[in-house]
Amino acid sequence: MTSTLQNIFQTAKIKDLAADSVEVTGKTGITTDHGVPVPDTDNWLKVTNGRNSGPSLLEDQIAREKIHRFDHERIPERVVHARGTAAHGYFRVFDDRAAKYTLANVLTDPNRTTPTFVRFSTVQGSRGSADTVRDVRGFATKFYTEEGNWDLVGNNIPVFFIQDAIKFPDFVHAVKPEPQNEVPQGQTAHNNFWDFVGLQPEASHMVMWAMSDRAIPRSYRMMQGFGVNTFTLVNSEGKRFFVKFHWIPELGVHSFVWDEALKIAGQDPDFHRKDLEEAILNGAPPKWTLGIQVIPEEREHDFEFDILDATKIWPEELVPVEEIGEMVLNRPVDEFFPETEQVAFCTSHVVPGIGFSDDPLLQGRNFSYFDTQLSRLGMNWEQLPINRPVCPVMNHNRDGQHQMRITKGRVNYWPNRFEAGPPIPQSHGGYVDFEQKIQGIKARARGEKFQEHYNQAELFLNSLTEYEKASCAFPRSSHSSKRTLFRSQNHLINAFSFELSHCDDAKVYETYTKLLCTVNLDLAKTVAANVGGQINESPTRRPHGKKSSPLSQLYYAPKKPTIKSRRVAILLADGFNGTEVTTISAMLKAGGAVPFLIGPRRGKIFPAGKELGGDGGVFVDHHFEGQRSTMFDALLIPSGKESADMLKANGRCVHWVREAFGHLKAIGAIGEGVEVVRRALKMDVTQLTFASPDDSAVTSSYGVVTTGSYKMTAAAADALEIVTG
Ligand code: HDD
Repeated sequence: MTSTLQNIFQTAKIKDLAADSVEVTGKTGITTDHGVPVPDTDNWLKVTNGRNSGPSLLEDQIAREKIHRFDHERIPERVVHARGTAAHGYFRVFDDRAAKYTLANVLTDPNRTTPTFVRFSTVQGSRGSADTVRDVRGFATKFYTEEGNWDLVGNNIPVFFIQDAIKFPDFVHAVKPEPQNEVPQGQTAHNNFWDFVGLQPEASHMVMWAMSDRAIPRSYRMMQGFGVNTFTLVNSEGKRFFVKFHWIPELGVHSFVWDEALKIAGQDPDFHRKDLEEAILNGAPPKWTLGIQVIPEEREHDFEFDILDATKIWPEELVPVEEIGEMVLNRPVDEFFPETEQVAFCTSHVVPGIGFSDDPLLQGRNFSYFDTQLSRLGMNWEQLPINRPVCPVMNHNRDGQHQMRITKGRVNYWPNRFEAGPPIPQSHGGYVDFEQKIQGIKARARGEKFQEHYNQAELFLNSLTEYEKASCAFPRSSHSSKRTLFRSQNHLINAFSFELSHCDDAKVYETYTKLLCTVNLDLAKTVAANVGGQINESPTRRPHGKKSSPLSQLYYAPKKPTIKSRRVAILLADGFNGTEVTTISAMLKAGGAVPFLIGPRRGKIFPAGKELGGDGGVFVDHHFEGQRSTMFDALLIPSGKESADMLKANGRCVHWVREAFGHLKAIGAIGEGVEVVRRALKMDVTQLTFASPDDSAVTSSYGVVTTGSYKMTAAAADALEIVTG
């Protein structure tokens, strides 16, 4: 374990897991599973005459055990959300402000630290699929509270594709690889998905989100989380409220552009997995604020949408988000399988003070999750270390496969003559079942307001900013006068066009482009023209033209801009400016960023003034061919004539600069390094620049910062001091 992890705050759950953790060291010899020391793991017991190896013997219990264990290593992968990664952390509320809504201590007691375990995931692909595909991301949180586990099983998109859980198997069959050939992997770009959503208009709102930048997040650390369904809270006076849960990332909400996401899927399919671990180990543990939207019971019917419909958001202008606490993820898992793979969530797992609503999607989920854990992990899955609560568990449930607990005593039922294991009344912390009055007719139907499917799809579209709509070759700054240099395209249109163009059945893309007319005629026209679809000539619904700014991810730009955890590539070759690179690397580290030196070879590279092959070189992290610009957030080219000349002449480096520029990465260049950028972009960089107030450096609206020479400022000196100690 690294020293960073040894020093971090240990939650009750981490201490609980310690009982089941073993460390493998040089002193720990191998034994069989029944504990007998193993003398040889490389040779199966054989009949041999010394010259030939003869037949292997079935009696070799050591070899047999090794093979048996291996043969059964796999368990069924999750039927959805199979690909994921996880981390431990903790949650604290700011104060008791939520006590007016709930008696749940986890949401109201500021003196508590509740351990959490979060698993992030993609939905469509199998366990081995790539991280950066276009997909919804799962954001499932287990709170190990003192009153039992609470699982908040959410996504990074606040709505869902369907309204009623009975449609889930159809939806998942349609979205998953097609049955005849198991294609495609990690994508919704195929006939069956678009066929289904085209015939299922309730999906139209969620499809807009899935085609937006939200579905290609830069990092799990830079996305929102939503409980999606409507839950309820009950306070100590027995009053009930409807609630939606929100996670808001400290670092803001950021996405890739599609070209980056596609390339990274090949260059590093584990990008998001590594990103989470790297940030935690580098001392930048991700943090989210927990927000709640609350509607008192008596206001349930005050809205034009049904507040129990999971295909609808509650616009924040109508129901503001109240921030009540924060979660930090500060520890990667020690072993993937027992923690990340075996963790199991159930929406039905809530604690006193939190309850369900009649949201028909949630009601079905409450059945489904426990059920799926039975086939994935077996009846006693809640005894697995990662799943067991940190509070005492006692009841009269018994037996089942892999029962690990030995419960002493003579009774396993209630009531019993010993009065052993009694129910706990609500007055002593027992779960509070809210006494809800119900009246109605038993029918296979949904409420009236569940029939409207397009208003919020339009609301989402209207709320996107130009940036989100603009293509990757579009400038970042809104005040650029050079905007016409670039072709403006639309992210959303590009996404629809990519996906529908992968459908080869005309019926599918024609149905979908017709459906889009009801969301927005202009959008439909452009997509139809791109993919060969069809449109209805006049809008089939009168547009409302409304916007809601929190639907744009720019709304969640970090309160304080930060370079924390950002990956910065410094491209250099022999003859680079050594002081400059050392100082800037130190400054980046002091700001929490992660600098990487990329050079023409993996070994030592020598700064100007140092003898090649001598003592003065620096080790670079990667060779030019080993990484691509897509893996980094920013690029720096230091000064040094010899180094710059080499970079200019190297096709891979030129491509690096061009690609980083195309993806709107921040690019810095100093002295002779400026010439590398100029050559790569085939432009005079002054065309791309704005002078800074003191003329010491020039910064462009395109993210290019150039300066003639590097100055050792007081800030730089401080940073160097911090990092070099
Ligand atoms: Fe689900 C897994 C999120 C609707 C049935 N779901 C799963 C996971 C997440 C979600 C994040 C992965 C949990 C993990 O990391 O282990 N699911 C959602 C959200 C939904 C939703 C936000 C809509 C509001 N899900 C949904 C419905 C059903 C399911 C309507 C069934 C009726 N979901 C499952 C499942 C999974 C699952 C089949 C697969 C693995 C698992 O549960 O543990 O039971």
